[in-house]
Amino acid sequence: MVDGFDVLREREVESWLSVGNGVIGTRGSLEDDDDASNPGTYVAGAYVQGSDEGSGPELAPVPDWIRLVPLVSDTAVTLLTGTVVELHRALDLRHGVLTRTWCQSLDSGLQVWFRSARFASMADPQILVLWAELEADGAEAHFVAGGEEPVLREIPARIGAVELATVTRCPPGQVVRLGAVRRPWAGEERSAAKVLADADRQGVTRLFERHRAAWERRWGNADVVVEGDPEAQRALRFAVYHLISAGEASGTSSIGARGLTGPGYHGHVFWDTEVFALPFFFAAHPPTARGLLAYRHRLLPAARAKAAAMGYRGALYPWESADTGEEVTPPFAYGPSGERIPILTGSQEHHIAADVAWATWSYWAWTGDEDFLLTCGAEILVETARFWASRARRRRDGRLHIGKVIGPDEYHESVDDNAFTNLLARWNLERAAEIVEHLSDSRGDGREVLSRLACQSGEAERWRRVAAGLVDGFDPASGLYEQFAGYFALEDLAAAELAEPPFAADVVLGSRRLRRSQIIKQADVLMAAHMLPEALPPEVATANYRYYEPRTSHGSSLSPAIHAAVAARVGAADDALSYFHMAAGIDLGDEMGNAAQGVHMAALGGLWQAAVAGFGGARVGLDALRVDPRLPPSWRRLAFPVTFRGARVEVDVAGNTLTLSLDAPARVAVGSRPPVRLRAGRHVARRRLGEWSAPKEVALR
Ligand code: IFM
Repeated sequence: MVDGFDVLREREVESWLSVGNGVIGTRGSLEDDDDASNPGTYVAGAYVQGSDEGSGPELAPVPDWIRLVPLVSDTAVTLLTGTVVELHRALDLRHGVLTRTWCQSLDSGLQVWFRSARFASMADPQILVLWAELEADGAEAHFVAGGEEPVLREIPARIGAVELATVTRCPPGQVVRLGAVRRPWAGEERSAAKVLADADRQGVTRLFERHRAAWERRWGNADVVVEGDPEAQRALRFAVYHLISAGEASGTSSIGARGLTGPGYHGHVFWDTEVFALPFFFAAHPPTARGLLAYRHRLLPAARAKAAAMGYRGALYPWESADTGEEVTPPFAYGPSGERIPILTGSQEHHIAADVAWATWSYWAWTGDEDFLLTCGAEILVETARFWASRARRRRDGRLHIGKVIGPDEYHESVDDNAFTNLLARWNLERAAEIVEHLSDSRGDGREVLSRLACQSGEAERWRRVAAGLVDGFDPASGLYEQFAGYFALEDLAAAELAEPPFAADVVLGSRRLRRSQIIKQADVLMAAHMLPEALPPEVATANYRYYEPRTSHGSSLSPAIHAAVAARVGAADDALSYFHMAAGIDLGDEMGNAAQGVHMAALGGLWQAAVAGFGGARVGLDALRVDPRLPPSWRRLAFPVTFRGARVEVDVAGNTLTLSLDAPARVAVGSRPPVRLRAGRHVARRRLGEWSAPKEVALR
């Protein structure tokens, strides 16, 4: 609920209050105009060429379909005419509806009441609905809101025009506006006019009922319950709401860094989607996860072209991606004195190839979706492995190295052997080798895939040799990974002595000194600890957490949630909770000062992961779902559902009791115990002296 109107915060409020369904999103701006506002509606996958020098594609501006002018006795009423008596906006997270109640007292003494509600249908993602009513005691009140005839528009986008059809009906004192969008490239066959006519026939009540039921189904497999920390509860529901609102399953678009809630990063897609947001969809809505990975599969030709243009084999995904899969990272940005600063992430942040592979493999592990593996997944894993095999070069020390990259810590550019990149590359090569072996062991289909991918005999073996030969900067004596070659020799500074994290260290320290220091922007080695827990066992994760955490400024919104998850795993409970709250504040407290540009999808996905994988300890391997909860002492209870290989598993931790409720059998490992096959039903494990007992089936009451 947002009360009142604060000019200085309005734009971030509009980001929070966005409604969306993965296909279309509309910011929570007021329907009547206001200068403090930055309204926006965005359609997934619809990019136009930006007009600024050096700019690439950006999400197309869609006509502002929510605009209404309330008139009382033919005079427009705004927040500035008279006095605001009451103004509330409430976002119903459970049903994806934004409502507004506004009472304005005019100078004439008249009181005007305005109420509105809007949603982007979750049941039929091509449909938009806005309803409003206006009342004024003893005076004529109506809206200027357009006519009864449908208005059809074509919004040009680079890969085809989006159709937008709207119609406005004006029963006395009210207005009902329906919108329909169509993206021909996404296989949306019926014209926007037909979709609109169908919506009009259904009427608002029926549209709302279907929308509401669709949202309830989505929450049924996604809600995370926290008892003992109302702020964390609110932040998690906010995160789940925006994650559900952002993803679509058509395979033609992906989630931009700010979803469909604002213009930040022009709607470009980063690793934010695969590494931060996708784990939520693996567990809560596998069809959306599959669609988001199908987007990467569809864009493999462009990823191959990028690798080839740089002299490598296989596929290198663009650091920033839009509609065609070409690299769309801007080549430069303007500095404070108007100077051009080159942006090197597009040519050097190569870990994106392994990030996409990681998400592809993880989806397969969560779902067991063999059809996806055969049609898309194997190709992504093989082509990214081929990239790494050609990217690694042997040096005089006889080892293989990956030179001149940017790791997740973007403060240090053109570094050699970034530990995160090399660990992920190794992991990518090994998993691809396993997949090739898995497919050659399988019958007909798997072998056909290998022949389509022109997998040579011995190729998988070669990947394993490259993986084994790659340096990773690990020092067995200290248990530390050096973030990149030469990092430990840089000036050693503690982040907290420079400013209170989170802060932009390039601003505080200046980029020259920053480059020569050990201050880092975001989880880097710790990112590997989070993504590859088996590669960095607890004692190694602990040593690296102790080293890198004090050197991190959290200048990226991606950092705090990962620190929360890693801190939970290494038993740093206080840190875990305070990082969780720092992550929660990125949008709701505007910690980074840029929530006006849209909510931070990666931070929201990271928050879900911190709760589910960090505190809940729920992770998936090929052998089982693993659950090893570590709740912060103030959390009395944490409960969440995950969908694992077709079974819905409700994980419920309260104190020293863990209850697992399954609707179908599944292999589950609790704590450090080996996996067991649990039958459908309820199973309880108890923790004694830090160890979980084997889960015991209990009768349903
Ligand atoms: O992908 C991130 C990156 O890791 C840090 N800078 C912002 C990008 C988009 O969120």
